[in-house]
Amino acid sequence: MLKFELLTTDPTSHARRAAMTLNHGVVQTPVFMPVGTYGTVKGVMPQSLLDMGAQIILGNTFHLWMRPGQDVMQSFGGLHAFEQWHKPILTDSGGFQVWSLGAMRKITEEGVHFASPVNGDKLFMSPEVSMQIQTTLNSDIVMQLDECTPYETKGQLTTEREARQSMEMSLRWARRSQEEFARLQSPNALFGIVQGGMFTNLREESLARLVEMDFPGYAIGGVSVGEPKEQMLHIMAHTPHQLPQHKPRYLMGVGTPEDLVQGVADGVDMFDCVMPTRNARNGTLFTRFGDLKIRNARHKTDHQPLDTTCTCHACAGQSGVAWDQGGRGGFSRAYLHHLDRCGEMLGPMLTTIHNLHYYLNLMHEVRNALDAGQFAQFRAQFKADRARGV
Ligand code: PRF
Ligand code: ZN
Repeated sequence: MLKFELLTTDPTSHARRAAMTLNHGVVQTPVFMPVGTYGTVKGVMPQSLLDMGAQIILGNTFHLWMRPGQDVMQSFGGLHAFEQWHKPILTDSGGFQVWSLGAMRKITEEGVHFASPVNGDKLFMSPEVSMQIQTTLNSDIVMQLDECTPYETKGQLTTEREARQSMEMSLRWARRSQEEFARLQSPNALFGIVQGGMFTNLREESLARLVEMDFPGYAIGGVSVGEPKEQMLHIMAHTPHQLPQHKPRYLMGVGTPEDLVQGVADGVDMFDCVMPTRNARNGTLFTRFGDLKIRNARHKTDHQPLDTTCTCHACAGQSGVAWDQGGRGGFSRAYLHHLDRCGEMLGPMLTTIHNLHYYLNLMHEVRNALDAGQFAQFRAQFKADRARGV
């Protein structure tokens, strides 16, 4: 089940505020969804995700199929009980992950043949198999199996002809996903995925034919696949607002804080990205006043928290009072720099909490601005703050 209730639309852009009801709860949009590929948001306990205001998290069909596999997942009745996250879950279909295997796979009309990266077993993922696995996972939002059209292959740009063939196969896989999903009598919601590469005419065709199939929600795939930034922004400006007004729109695998705010302005409701979690583990931290590299020697003696306005556990400690509000309970940049140098586990745990909190809070601020009719002002302030520098 999925209910999507539009609350407000912004007169200065395509942005909207909505409440999306799923089997495991209500999600306020625009929303950022932390990535939990293997049934865990790396290094973060579910309780911390709740404390940070996470409303829905991702899982990956492909990885969870490899390990722990269908039998274990079936015995738990799905991913919620297994990973102890009782709010909504969205699972990606495996299309993108199988595609990322590169030389180890062969894509045919029927599906994708590949060797297991875990033990070398020969495996086959089809739209039907993906629906069966996602039904066992019992994810609230299920993604169709698609083919993510590459931007280039071995230095050669994908031609329009190739992008069309790929987009049309994704449409046939959309239909097969939908039929199998219906046959399985899933109580959840299946999203179709718009493809078409960098060609806006193909994007329009993909979108129109998916809309005819009447999915409860739609995603935009095939962006952030190595194309120049202008190309991604071009697709973002072109596609989301053409999707049905009364259904959720999900931009897959995007992006930076600036991309999220632009995506909201372009009419996107849902985002996921590994950037906050992965960058945290590499020591790249997001703050209101720009990005910061904790490995930089200049942080060695700095008593300030990562972000003086942040109320996360890393920046504000137990009190939850930000440094610029007089709170002195958090962890310093000097300490986080030290943890990183020593390879201590607490380092990536705290930086992941901070980065995720930053993304979740950014979307919270976006929702508040939309509710208050202040989105244009919010965007201007966001840009000015981020340009200030840490
Ligand atoms: N398709 C699927 N998952 C995805 C993508 C896609 O195109 C992308 C592209 N950015 C990220 N994740 N199924
Ligand atoms: Zn913080």
